[in-house]
Amino acid sequence: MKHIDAAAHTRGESIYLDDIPLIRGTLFGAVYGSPVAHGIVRRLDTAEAEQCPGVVRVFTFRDVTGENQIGGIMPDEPLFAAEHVHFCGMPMAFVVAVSEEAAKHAAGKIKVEIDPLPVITDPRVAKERGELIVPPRTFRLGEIDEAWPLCEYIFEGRADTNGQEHLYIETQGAYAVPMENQTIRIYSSTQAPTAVQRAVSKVTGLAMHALDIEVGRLGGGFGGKEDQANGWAALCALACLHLRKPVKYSMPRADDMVMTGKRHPYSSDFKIGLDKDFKILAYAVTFYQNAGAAADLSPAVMERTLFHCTNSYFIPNVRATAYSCRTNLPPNTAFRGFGGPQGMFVIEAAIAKSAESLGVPASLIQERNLQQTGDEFPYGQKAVSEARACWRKAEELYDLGELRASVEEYNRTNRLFKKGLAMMPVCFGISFTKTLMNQARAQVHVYTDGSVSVSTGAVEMGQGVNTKMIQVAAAVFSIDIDMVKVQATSTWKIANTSPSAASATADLNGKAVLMACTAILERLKEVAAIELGGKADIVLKDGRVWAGGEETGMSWKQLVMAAFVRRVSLSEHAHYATPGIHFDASREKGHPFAYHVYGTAIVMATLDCLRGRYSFDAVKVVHDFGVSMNPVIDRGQIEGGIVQGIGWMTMEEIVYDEEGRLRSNTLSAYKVPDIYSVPSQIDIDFLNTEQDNLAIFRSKAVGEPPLMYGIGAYFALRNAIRAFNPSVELPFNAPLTPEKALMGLYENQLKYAGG
Ligand code: LUZ
Ligand code: MOS
Repeated sequence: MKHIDAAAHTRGESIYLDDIPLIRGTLFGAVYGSPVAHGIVRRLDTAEAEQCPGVVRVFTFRDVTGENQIGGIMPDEPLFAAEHVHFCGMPMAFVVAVSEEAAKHAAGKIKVEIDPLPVITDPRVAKERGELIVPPRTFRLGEIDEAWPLCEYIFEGRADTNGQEHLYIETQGAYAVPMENQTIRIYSSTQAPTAVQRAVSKVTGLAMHALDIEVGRLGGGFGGKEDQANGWAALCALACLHLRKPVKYSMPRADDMVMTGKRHPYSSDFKIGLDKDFKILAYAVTFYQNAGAAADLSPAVMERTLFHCTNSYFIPNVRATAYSCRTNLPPNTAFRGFGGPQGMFVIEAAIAKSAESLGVPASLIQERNLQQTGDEFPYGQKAVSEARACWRKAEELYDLGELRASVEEYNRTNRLFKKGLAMMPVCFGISFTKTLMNQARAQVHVYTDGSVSVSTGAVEMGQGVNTKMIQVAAAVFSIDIDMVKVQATSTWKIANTSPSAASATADLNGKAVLMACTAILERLKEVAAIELGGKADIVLKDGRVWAGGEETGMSWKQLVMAAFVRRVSLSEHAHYATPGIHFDASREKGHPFAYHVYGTAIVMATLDCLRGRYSFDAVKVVHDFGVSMNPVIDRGQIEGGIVQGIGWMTMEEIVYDEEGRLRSNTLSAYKVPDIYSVPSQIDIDFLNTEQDNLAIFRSKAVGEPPLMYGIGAYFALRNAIRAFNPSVELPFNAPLTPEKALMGLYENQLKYAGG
């Protein structure tokens, strides 16, 4: 089945927040953000802004009717700055006017006086000063102190990864519409309608039932709208409550880039110990997470870094400690992979460092330490592992020996261009790490014409979840996909939803749809048995009713009508909670994940050694899909993930200056992969596994895992640089931009420049 939105997207007919027809009298907001990153607010003067043409009112912290607080995990994030500002762009005022232009113009007339305080942008500095969001956490396996003396080789180093701008094509935004009796309907571009509902409830003081949050679809989320759609919805709702008028705020791109948080930058120290056969005996790692100015989702992101700190490898002795460090940057947030990629980069760096020091290919160490079924993760869960199967299949299918030989031959015969190859195995745990979040609900109605309506808590953000929900309902009822419609996501239909996140949306909501449809099907079968005079073995097949292996002449539509006539319910509301998962944070042990997704990528790059420019020849993947329920959509997720991962690792460079101001604040200063920079070749092989698992129709989650194949791009480039300049001591510092590549190519090479 094709993506259900393919045609409408292509024709530009899909309805996003900005396509919702405006109600007459709608007002428009503009946010005034702090011009400095840290300080004490002495004066906030909105008088001139209020006098500007078209301005209706300027809101500040004084207008908050509930609590001035939007922190999700911890109450440490004011909606409006009051006495203090903690990051550049922190909202200080919300101007509401008759047009977007008038609101923006007036926001420019706001004046502030702020006494500056010292600005911290570096997580290591924050840690030294005791600026921690939560106490540090440590995951342990084995007895690491006893393992070091047994190691033949020990290497230490540091690894840094930068942030990443989500760059959803649709920016953040919300549209609040006043309804009867002090209630509000809010259209929001959010991955988490319930999070919006909760935050708006807190800020306005209205009960959750007075707030209907509705989401048609998003033009991308990537984690950026898991927790950070809340503030904008709260601003619109607050203005709507005061003015009794519809209020809309659709963020200008520049504001979105400056005011919202990004992927967390991490700085990490590692120590790795190997025996004489290159078995990794011990791995110690300390992560310094740059959380930004408030918790947001940082503690959960930090947790997932620890969960994925050994990637696909079994290491018997591990000690991994993570600090969530408070800095004066916008609160960093969820981003595809949710801290996992940051953790994986460090173990890959530790392996690369070992390999480079020992003069062996990294893949030798990688392969030797790949995890097997039954191996224990540092958090106690036992692996059901496809790590070796993916690796082996990639080796054979893509003829790794031949690829390697071709790279060596190329490098032997080319002086100014070099190629690099890297292997990137991936292991990603599927489930929200917070066990309680792994629940979902679905509501299914069958109408008397046989058409079906499905509602869940899943938010469609381009990833194709609606298509998968349709597939589930159509499969259970054995009807045509055109008979099923997925409704907009709303808090009044489906309550208390988890965000569409953690790659788990299709699993959780799909299982709930499966349960609801199955319950209706069972009732319909009973009706059919009666209608057909007590026949047994009722089965629905391609829109027809079968009994005892024979077609009965009764259609799906006739059966539905018969059930209605007999006053049998054609609706169901089902609840699913992932079974068997648990985690004890006091011991840092448990079984937090429903299952793991595995894969291996071979990444090949060509580097122009005069200019530092590079391109990716190929990414060849064997990916563990379980049994893909939609190969077209799943392939799309993998291709997109790979390119997004390559962007993070190689070209996307976020720059904050010492004062905490974002310098890479436009699309001319922040480079994302485009059609010219995607790999020339992306091969994706489906490792179909017959293992039972907890995925919907055994079709494993596919949203986040493929992003981490992109980490291979860093190491492929690194290998290319080393092929040109073997003596280089290149720091493990991503993104490896063309500038950094060029510096690496000529480090210690002044001789070369002289001829
Ligand atoms: N969001 C979340 C996530 O709240 N918990 C998670 O474990 C998670 N994992 C990946 C992406 N988003
Ligand atoms: Mo996400 S990082 O699954 O919102």
